[in-house]
Amino acid sequence: MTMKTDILNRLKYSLGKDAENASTYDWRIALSLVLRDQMVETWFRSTRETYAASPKRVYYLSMEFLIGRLIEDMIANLRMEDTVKTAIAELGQDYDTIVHDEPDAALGNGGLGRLAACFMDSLATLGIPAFGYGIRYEHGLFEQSFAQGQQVEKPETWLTQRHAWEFERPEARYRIGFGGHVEHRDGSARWHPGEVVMATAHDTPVVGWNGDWGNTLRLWSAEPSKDFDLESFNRGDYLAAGRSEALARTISRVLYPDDTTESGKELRLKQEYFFTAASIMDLLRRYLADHDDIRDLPDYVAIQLNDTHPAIAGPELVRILVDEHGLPMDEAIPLTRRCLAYTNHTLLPEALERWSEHLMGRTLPRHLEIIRAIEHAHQTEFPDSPRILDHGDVRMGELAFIMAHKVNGVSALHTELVKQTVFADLHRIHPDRIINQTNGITPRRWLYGCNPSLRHLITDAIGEGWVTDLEQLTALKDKRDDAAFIDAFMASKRENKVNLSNWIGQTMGVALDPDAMFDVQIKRIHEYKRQLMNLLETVALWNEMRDNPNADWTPRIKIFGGKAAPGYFVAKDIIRLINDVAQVINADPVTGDRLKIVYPPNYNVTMAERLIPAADLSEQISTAGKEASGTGNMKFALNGALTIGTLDGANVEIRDHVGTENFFLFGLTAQEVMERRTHHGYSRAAIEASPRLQRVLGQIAEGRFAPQDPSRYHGLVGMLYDHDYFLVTCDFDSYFDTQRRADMVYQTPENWAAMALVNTASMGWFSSDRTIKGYAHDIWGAKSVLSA
Ligand code: F55
Repeated sequence: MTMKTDILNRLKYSLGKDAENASTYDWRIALSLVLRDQMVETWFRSTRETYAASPKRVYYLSMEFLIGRLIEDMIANLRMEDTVKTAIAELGQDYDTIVHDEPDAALGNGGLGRLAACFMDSLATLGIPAFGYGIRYEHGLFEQSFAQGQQVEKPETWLTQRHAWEFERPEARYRIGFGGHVEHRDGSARWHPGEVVMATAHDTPVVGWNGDWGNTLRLWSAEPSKDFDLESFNRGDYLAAGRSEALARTISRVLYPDDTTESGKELRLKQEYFFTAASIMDLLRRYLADHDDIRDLPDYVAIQLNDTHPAIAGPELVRILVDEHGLPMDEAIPLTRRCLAYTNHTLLPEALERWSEHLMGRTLPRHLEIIRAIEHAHQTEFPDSPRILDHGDVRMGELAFIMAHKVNGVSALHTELVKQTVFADLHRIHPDRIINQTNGITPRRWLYGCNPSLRHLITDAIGEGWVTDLEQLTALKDKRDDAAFIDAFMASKRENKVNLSNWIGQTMGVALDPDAMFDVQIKRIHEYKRQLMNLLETVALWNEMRDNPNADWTPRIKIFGGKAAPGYFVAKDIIRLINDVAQVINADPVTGDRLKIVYPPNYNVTMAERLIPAADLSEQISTAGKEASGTGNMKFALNGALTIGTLDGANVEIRDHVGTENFFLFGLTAQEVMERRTHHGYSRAAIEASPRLQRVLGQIAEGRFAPQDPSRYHGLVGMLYDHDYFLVTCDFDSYFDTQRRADMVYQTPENWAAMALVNTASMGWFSSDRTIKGYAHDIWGAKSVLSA
């Protein structure tokens, strides 16, 4: 009753509309503002309780927060689903239409950014006082479309609409300097920046389950600093005045669309320093409001670096402690280290950030001096330490490692490889520093929110406790032999598949058979993730179906989703090949409904929420040793998909939890991969040993899927023969055979269902609540402030 009035009031007073003239957008914003009002109560209470308890606060620094839509999340966390649905219906509006009107906040590339978003949800649900700090990009990850099968990128424009959830904080504004020179006098240093940009805070409340606790996601936007411009202007230096204005406008303009670094870009370094410096100033201001001794900082502040992107936090905090608080360098460095921890997300050498000393010296001259001091101190204590400064570059991984008291990998296997490879030498010097925190996912978004039919089934069976204590799902194992429950479980999956089929039919004009196996690979397009291997297997299956059209084939829908970095040409070729092959196969009357390929464009969080609940089979097929963890793998298994996968990243731990008999394993191990690469001509040998693969590669090379342009894929096929670094060819046969095993199991639906149920029931450990408890205990020394 009051919800309805509240919405009408918001419509009238905040949007200046009456119900007769309101658009879907107006209704959505009005509803969002009403929900935001509700959250504010929780939020204020949490802030008050935090000040009263004066606990250690957690600061999660991340260049990326891949949030997606917020409206359903807010409604669910506030437990207002029924209230909102009733009010919207009484207002004569359609709930789904309103909810689906919200654009995704796509302020991230992929797994790393999505992990940050799941962590924010868990921190709030657990009642740990925390801030997420990042950049308020005007344009998030680009929008993808396909033109003749090729990826086309368009700027993303979420902020052209009102972002209903945030509060601008004009009072939280900081001056961020760049360039200039350093003045050394009487043994102390003073940095005189040549340019200044203002950072302004925008806060989005992050409310946990049941509205019990609220934290803040604080995103910085860049604005020109008027006074500095005036100074240059008055000096007659009009160019400098214009420059800082232009710099300010570009800094928070756009998210870099690369998920492996395209390093050396000056603007990227400025973005990194911009948000890191603003965040450090902000947290120090909060600390100093309540404490007078800066030396106690590590007792109240834990700063987590999400990869090396904010690694300049180390030198920045040292700079403030030394230059502004007068601490000696040899005290400032260890004090800073006690505040900082660093998460590594990749072993790929091309993704390890480096900045040229020249660029660093020009952009952040005082920081370069401090990095030299950090290097010197560490080298003095550990003469055989690897260097931060190397061949004229600043290596950010080494810097982050040396300035952190804990360094963590994101799965058990990845952490072992971090110890053995990228940081082997530093690990020898600091054997207690590297620890593991296996990633997790929030069950609120990735089961409760995205899969209502399964949510209801589970809650009816075991109650609602699983939402905040996911291990309770183990109780579902008792239902393994309960035929009625298994039927209901599979009916829920089928309902999701029908919904997805309807959506694909409407948006892409492809009709799908909901009884076919839905086989899904959704993630960034990368050679190491091996979408190409999946596609080659599809072509091989198509060949065999055509050779033997009367056999009892298991019908399959191959679903792909994902974006390629705009400059990653091999990945873009793979996208085009998927689309070219789809054209040919989808039009083939011989295979008909038994084999289809669909690749809906512009994969994002919202699309993941549609696809994952409808999946039967989850493709987690990276070259072993390359996928640090994966988190999509967890979302699928939680929603009752079986995994076909390699022993890579968190697949290893998922398989341990669900049981080896409920996981389709194939392929070389990380050790075998390294070993195989030492064999000369390994890929040509693998191809020659596989007539099936030879035939597929022959068809692609001949132009079977691009008759107008038969040489289109010569490069790609040649690459597989000559330098198949990710071992697509070596794992192909074992992958194909394992797919046929999956076909067999799918033919006996009861068996498939029992395996799927065990997957859902075994995924409790992969809740990001467990992960965050691990960080809080092992790294941050932070506690929940939630009164029990
Ligand atoms: C983004 C920008 C740069 Cl410059 C480098 C990397 C990235 C990025 O997005 N990395 C990323 O997503 N890494 C992924 O992190 C996930 C969370 O830990 C892992 O699950 C996944 O294996 C890893 O690839």
